[in-house]
Amino acid sequence: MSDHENKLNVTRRGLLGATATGAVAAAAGVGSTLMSAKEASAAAKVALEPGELDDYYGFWSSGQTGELRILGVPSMREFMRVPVFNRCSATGWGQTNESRKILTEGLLPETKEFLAANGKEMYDNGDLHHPHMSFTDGVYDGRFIFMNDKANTRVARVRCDVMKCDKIIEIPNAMDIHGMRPQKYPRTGYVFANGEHEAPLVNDGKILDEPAEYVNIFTAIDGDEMEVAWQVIVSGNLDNTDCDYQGKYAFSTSYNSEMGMNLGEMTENEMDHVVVFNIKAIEAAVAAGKYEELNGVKVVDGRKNAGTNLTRYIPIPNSPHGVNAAPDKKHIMINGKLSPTVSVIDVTKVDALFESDADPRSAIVAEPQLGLGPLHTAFDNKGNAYTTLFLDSQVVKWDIAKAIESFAGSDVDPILDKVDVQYQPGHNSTSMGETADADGKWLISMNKFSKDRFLNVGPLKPENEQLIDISGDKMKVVHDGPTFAEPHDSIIVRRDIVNPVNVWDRNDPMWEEARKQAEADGVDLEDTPEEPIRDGNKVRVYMTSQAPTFSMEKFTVKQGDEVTVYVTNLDDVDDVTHGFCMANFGVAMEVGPMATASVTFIAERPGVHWFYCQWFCHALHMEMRGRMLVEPRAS
Ligand code: K7E
Ligand code: CUA
Repeated sequence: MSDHENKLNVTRRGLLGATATGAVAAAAGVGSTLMSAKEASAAAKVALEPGELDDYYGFWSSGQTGELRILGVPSMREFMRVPVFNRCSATGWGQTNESRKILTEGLLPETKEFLAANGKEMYDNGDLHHPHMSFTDGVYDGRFIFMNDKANTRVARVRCDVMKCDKIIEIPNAMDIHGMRPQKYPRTGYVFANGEHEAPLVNDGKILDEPAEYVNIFTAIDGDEMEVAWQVIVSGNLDNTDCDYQGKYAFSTSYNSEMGMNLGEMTENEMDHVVVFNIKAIEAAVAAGKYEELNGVKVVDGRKNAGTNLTRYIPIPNSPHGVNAAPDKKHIMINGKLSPTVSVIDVTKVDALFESDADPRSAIVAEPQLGLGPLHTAFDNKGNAYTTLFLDSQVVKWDIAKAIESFAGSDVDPILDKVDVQYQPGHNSTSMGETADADGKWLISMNKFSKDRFLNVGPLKPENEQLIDISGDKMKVVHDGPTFAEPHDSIIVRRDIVNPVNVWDRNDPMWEEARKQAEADGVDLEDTPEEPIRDGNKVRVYMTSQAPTFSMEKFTVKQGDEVTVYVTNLDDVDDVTHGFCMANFGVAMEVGPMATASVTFIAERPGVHWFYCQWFCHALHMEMRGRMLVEPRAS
């Protein structure tokens, strides 16, 4: 069946039609104050009493906000924001010496030069789409969460023991990292990352408006070391990615197989493709020296005409987007976007594409027509898939086995249920659904538009993330959750897997540099001197904090000194975080229980300046302050 026929076969429900959708919902009794017993029980599961804990951690991206967010599921309460690619006023992320190191050490030399030319040390923005946890044996292991930055071609890692970012690397050669997934088996292992945008491989200006010379790059990062392991040059661009449960293949969609430079050119072909990466073959090619070294990275050629066995290209209808591996460990869903279909790849049929010259489409075992604008698919533990339909503003539940039977010619309808969501869903995720331990309890539909669902806050509206109970036969929307710009993706992790500490370990690597400097200065971070240490015009102020005082009531420096303040929080107490804010110096940071944090500034303002604790820690928190006396420069 041609793609054209597919489109005609699908009924188009009100495209971007809030009014139409609302009318349909009202007719169906949704939003009515009369609740069935089943609805009431679903709602009761969501409404936790004060003090009750959620069953799942939700890890949320934040798109152009650049941070990672932690929510509770099913309550949808937001617990925490973890700054990553952004700057943060509360925690001093981007300002403390510890965070500056993380934000700058992984930048390429030419990026550092470029930023310096713009008077900057680091990027201020990021576009974080895809947060995914590390795996062991196909299940989340609670070590790390990895995430991409589409805006500035980076990949970051958050430590789950303290919920802080500890590594950010810029990916050389590639342009604008979009799809990103950790290896599922045997462990992470690799983090796979797609460069989405086309550019010359050596992008130094020698080649400009010659699109025929542009390429795209697939990157495998060593998730333990946070270093690029290898890269593959591909044909077409790269959008989303996922990998199998065998540790053999990764799959990336390409919506611009045309290598077009504008919308018309990018959407020209009826068929695009998914690139299959043969991980073992790539590793063997790298080991055999069959690579080109570029910017310190081993790059192999996996283009269609390269004549290598590193990749295969499976034709997929019109501009595919999301890639999702099913918990049955066998099927990979390729979401059609402009095609109303999801193409199902059977991983056991992929070997033949590499070993013989089998037709690449022979790995496709189903291609159900689901509705308009399929973007992403999630899974339960009963063989069902849940696909977001962006244009239809729906989530469709379908039976994977029936879709396969139907593709083989039998007359079964794989579609089990459709539910309206408000409105235009992008990603969705189910509880544990991207692991072998999918449990079929909850589905989040991450909707790009909220329109009329909340009190109007002006032209810029929140998104709407809806919680859907999928434990029964029919999906039931049970909760609306507004969020600020612009979460794309989320994962829902059983709470027993995530076990953060309450108090920092004094030996944590986070303040390794502070420890070394203190040692060089003959200072104990936990038992600090009464006076600053002077070293030319560099002054190091070591102090401790213990509610409600800083160990130093005042210190004196000279105008123009470069002052570094180290604060070590000696409160070995759950939830007693202090802060250090130097008023009128633009200086502020969080100092967690038993942590050390430091910040450096030039004391260019003479006079009396108060520093204060900026984290409400004690009944006498307001009194937790001290003076910096800055002696004016002799004129
Ligand atoms: Cu569909 Cu960036 Cu994951 Cu957004 S991508 S929706
Ligand atoms: Cu210490 Cu507020």
